[in-house]
Amino acid sequence: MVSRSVVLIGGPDSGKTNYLARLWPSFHKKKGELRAERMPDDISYVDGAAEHLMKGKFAPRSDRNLEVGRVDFSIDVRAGRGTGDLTTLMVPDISGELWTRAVATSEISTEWLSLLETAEGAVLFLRHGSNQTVQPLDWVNARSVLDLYTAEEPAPTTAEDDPLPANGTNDAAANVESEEQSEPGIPTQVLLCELLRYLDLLLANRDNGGAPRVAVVIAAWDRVAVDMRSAGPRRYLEHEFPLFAGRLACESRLDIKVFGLSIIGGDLDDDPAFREEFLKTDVSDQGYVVLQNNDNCEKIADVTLPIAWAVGG
Ligand SMILES: Nc1nc2c(ncn2[C@@H]2O[C@H](COP(=O)(O)OP(=O)(O)OP(=O)(O)O)[C@@H](O)[C@H]2O)c(=O)[nH]1
Ligand SMILES: [Mg+2]
Repeated sequence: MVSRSVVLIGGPDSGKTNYLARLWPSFHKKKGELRAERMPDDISYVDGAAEHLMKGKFAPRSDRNLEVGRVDFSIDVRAGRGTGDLTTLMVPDISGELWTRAVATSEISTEWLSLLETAEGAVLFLRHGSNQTVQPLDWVNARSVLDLYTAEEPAPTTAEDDPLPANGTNDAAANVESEEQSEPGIPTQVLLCELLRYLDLLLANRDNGGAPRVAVVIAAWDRVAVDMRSAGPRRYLEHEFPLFAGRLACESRLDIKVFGLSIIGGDLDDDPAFREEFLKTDVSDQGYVVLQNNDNCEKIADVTLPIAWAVGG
């Protein structure tokens, strides 16, 4: 195995599988900054996911059964359009549930520990519009909503059973749903901060002695509202994930870059017109990343860039 590696991690439903699926056509056609050294022997997992995309559907979420759903995946790559050092891209947990569990219990297997300790960089996924995003309790709004109940009428039984919404949307049904869906109920921002803490603590310095690089990827960027899209990925994080944005801002060791990512440039689920157009084109020509350098946003038609940057030249 190659000695240099970067890891790709993220919580459940954060867009990891569909991203890997989208990388495939780029690798095959040798397009983009990042090139695959050679295709791995067992690619049935990624092939299956890529097939969904070719048919105009997003690949489904990975198996959520913790015992049998664990699939590690790795591929050797080079940045610099194939001229950089050989590096292994490791995806140690295809289903993001195990990262949630590791954070909830503060226990990481020794196998994962050594994986992180030998990696020189990481790609960390989160996704816009995921129904798996768990919001922390919004005390200010929760209090004023409860005050309304006590002033006008008795609170409904669901609110009595669970008087404080655990989700800042003030929607009791949504709270129950999100708590059921994400087993330990860790707010997504806390999960992200904890994952970053692990990366900070464990990642190795780069070969040249430089700080490890972490590409933070905001998936489904095409679904972000237009004005927020033009504000850029950093501003998006400050608005939607302020705790995590604050944590990124005060990180002193890691070299961090934030990317907006749209794997095919639009939405296959809710936009039939886009889907129709998409099916007429070559998937390897679709998709983009958005980079924010200070106040400028740059849109680049190369979805391999987050990994290429994390791998380095
Ligand atoms: N519009 C849009 N939706 C996306 C994009 N990437 C991912 N999605 C949506 O995100 C959902 C989840 O993506 P997955 O790739 O399954 O996420 P995952 O991180 O592998 O999830 P787990 O397997 O549960 O860990 C998909 O079903 C799509 O609906 C994108 O670029 N654009
Ligand atoms: Mg998956």
